[in-house]
Amino acid sequence: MSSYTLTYFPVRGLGEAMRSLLADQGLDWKENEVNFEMWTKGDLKASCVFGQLPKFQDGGFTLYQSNAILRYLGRKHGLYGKNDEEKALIDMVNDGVHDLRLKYVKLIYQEYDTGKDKYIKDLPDDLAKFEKILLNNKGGFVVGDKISFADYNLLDVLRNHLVLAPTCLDKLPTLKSYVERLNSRPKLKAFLESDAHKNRPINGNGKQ
Ligand code: 6SG
Repeated sequence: MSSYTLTYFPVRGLGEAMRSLLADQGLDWKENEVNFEMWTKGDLKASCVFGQLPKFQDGGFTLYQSNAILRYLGRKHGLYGKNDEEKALIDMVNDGVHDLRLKYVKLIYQEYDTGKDKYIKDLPDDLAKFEKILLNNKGGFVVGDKISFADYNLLDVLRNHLVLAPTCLDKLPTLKSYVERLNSRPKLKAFLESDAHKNRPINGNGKQ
């Protein structure tokens, strides 16, 4: 019996990086799916610390904020570097991933029709930052030589961008092979090929 429960909307959104981490690490978790009706009519929202999801439970311990959840899992499962410097660098990269995610979410939910062309035009520059991070680290991951929670977060954001702009990594070979390498980790691959993942829309408004 798993002690982990993820409460979230039926979308990949802010849930898929933590789901990928859990699946790749061979950890079980329970999905508690909340649809729009339950969210708007029930009392769950009022019970959430910031009135938002995802919510993550580890037995009797409850946590909110997607990045805090990723860090918690990183600490618990050895996915947070090997010393204080690596931890700080992992935090730095994860914050950079989060900034790109926020930019992406703004496009998807607020300006998809008017902003998509400019977004795709700016994308090579945005993604080149991560290409450089990988080039500067010989370990094959964003920091050190072991996967961290920031890798799962980066992979998720990159996979979303490959749906938005399928050729966006064609001129970034290091990033492209990084995505292919992570995608083919056996447990992660099984998760990414599962109906649970494939049938879950990326975003809540049908845009991708
Ligand atoms: C939305 O913004 O899914 N949480 C979202 N929205 C509902 O009432 N800083 C934190 C963090 O954890 C940000 C939390 C985040 O990192 S994520 C939330 O709680 C609220 O504010 C994006 C997402 N969108 C899907 C969605 C939620 C409500 C309307 C669209 C899916 C469709 C209908 C219900 C569920 Fe739907």
